[in-house]
Amino acid sequence: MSQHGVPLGLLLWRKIRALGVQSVMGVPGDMNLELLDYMKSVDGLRWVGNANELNAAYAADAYCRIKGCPGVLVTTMGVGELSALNGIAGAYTEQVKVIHIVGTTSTTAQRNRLMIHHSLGPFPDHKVYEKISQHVRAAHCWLDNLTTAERDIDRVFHDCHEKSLPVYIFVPMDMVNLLVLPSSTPSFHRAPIVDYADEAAAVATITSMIYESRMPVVIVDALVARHNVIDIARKLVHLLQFPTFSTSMGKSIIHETHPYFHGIYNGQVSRPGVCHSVETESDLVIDLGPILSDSNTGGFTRKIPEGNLISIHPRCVKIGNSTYKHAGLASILGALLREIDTSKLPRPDFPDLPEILPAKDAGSVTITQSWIWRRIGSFLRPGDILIAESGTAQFGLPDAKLPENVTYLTQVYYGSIGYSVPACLGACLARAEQSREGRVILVVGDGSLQLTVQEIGTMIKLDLRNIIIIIINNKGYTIERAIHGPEECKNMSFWNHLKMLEFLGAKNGKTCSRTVRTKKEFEDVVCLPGYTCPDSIQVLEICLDVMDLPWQLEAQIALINAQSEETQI
Ligand SMILES: Cc1ncc(C[n+]2csc(CCOP(=O)(O)OP(=O)(O)O)c2C)c(N)n1
Ligand SMILES: *[C@@H]1O[C@H](CO)[C@@H](O)[C@H](O)[C@H]1NC(C)=O
Ligand SMILES: *[C@@H]1O[C@H](CO)[C@@H](O)[C@H](O)[C@H]1NC(C)=O
Ligand SMILES: *[C@@H]1O[C@H](CO)[C@@H](O)[C@H](O)[C@H]1NC(C)=O
Ligand SMILES: *[C@@H]1O[C@H](CO)[C@@H](O)[C@H](O)[C@H]1NC(C)=O
Repeated sequence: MSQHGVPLGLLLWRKIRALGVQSVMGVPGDMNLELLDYMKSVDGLRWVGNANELNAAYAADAYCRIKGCPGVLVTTMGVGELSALNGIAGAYTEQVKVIHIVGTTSTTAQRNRLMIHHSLGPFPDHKVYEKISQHVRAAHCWLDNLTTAERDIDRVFHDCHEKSLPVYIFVPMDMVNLLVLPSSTPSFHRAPIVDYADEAAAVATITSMIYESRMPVVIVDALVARHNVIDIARKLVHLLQFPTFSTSMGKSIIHETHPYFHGIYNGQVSRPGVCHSVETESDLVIDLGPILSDSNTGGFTRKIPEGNLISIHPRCVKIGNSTYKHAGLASILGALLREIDTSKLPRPDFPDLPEILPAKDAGSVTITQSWIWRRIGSFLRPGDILIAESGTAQFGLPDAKLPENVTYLTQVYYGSIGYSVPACLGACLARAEQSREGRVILVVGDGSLQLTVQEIGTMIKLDLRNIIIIIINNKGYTIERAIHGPEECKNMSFWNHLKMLEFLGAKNGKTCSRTVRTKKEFEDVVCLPGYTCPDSIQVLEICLDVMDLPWQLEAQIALINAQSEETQI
């Protein structure tokens, strides 16, 4: 075959595999079937086959968050492509590497504007859907030219990696079998834009500010994970030994068991003492990889004096009111790690923060919001993955104190409900490929579950066994009732969660599904062998009071209400 080249479809899969990808999400369709056939010829690449394209996009997103390499999904032009769009937008918002491959009509049909199924109206422009995704991708290409195809693939992969954002590859169905001669050298190279002078100046300023500081603190945020610098950030934080905080989105990047870890900093929606120590007592705040969205900043209530703040972004550094352009997160952290002189580091005498006061309902026999999140934290073990859905779970789980090596996944900024269920699938596949032990624990509200529940069928189909699905059943959208009044969204949920696994095909679904209402019932379940070393998917429905809220959600709503009253005056 090499004499005459390699089919374009096969070349694409070989290159995908070379990125470290082993599972490919998506839904088949006549415009991508031949492309999918070529996947079988690449060792170590498997087709997942999701229930729908939205789920495929969420699963690819979470796959990337766990493995670090891009998540990949394949869809069909229009119908499948557009269903995936919401998931791709989430990946774009939260800076996740996803490669979306779309099988399209043939180049001839496109040229002649034929009314092929999935096209839009009479005399259709077949490339119209491509324009729709331009706001949610860093790059795209059409594989409609054999001369440039390989270079286009490499360019798009490069941008996906460099910018840590989604990209699109459109593959017309008549191109898939055509032969290309793969180049023996990399067909595309673009050096990252780095300004070494600015970078060196930033590092010099940062080190001297650190040496001169009295009470420095570090905040670790989500872009550290998205831009694949978790290891180096951990090393730096360990070297510095300064008091360290996570944001809700950056949770689990820094091990929470270290004595220098002091919890979540979320503006005024932090536990007592945190805000004061970061904003008032500290004279230097080093903020790594920030995402300053509302729910990651306590509804924009962070107030760090500008002169005290060093923000290290993926491609620039901001110190006070100056910006150092084209200085990257990875190289800045690396340079700091090399150049810090530990003998000059301040040893801040950081006060112990007060413990959270026992909640008013601490003595409750039934399970409450004030109890469940920390209890889930202590149920976890090193190596587990914890996935939180938007809703009360996402507000409450920051309270969970995670053991070392637990990875926490949640979509805070984009916040599309339903994300967590397919994310659980993607995370589970990625973790298996890393040959690492551990359970995958999904915490999802009964309302959010309704959006993407079918993907549990894919977990069953693939015989994944180390998954524990915790359903927070408070009879619908409690978070919306908290915002808009208790009469909102009533009577929306009459699902029988205990029959879910069975319906979706699990042979032992009946014996692996339980419901609990009291703390005692919860304790009796989580010590069962099915929970300590699961050998099949478990479902645990936890019934909570309809209007019970985590304190963080109450606090954020109170702040937002106060702000809107102020603006109305
Ligand atoms: C795709 C999408 N649709 C609607 C919303 C608005 N929304 C945010 S949270 C939520 C309700 C979540 O309810 P549930 O999963 O039951 O969690 P609870 O707050 O009850 O714990 C809704 C509808 C959203 N964020 N995303
Ligand atoms: C393919 O790309 C090459 C290089 O840019 C160009 O010269 C050629 O005309 C293109 N072929 C087609 C069919 O568009
Ligand atoms: C920038 O910060 C410095 C030092 O904090 C201050 O003296 C200066 O006035 C600031 N400049 C602007 C434009 O805000
Ligand atoms: C965490 O993971 C690291 C790297 O795999 C390992 O060396 C360490 O022992 C783990 N810690 C725990 C508590 O399992
Ligand atoms: C909600 O359900 C309850 C119990 O089934 C019923 O009594 C009530 O009338 C319903 N309310 C609405 C608004 O449908």
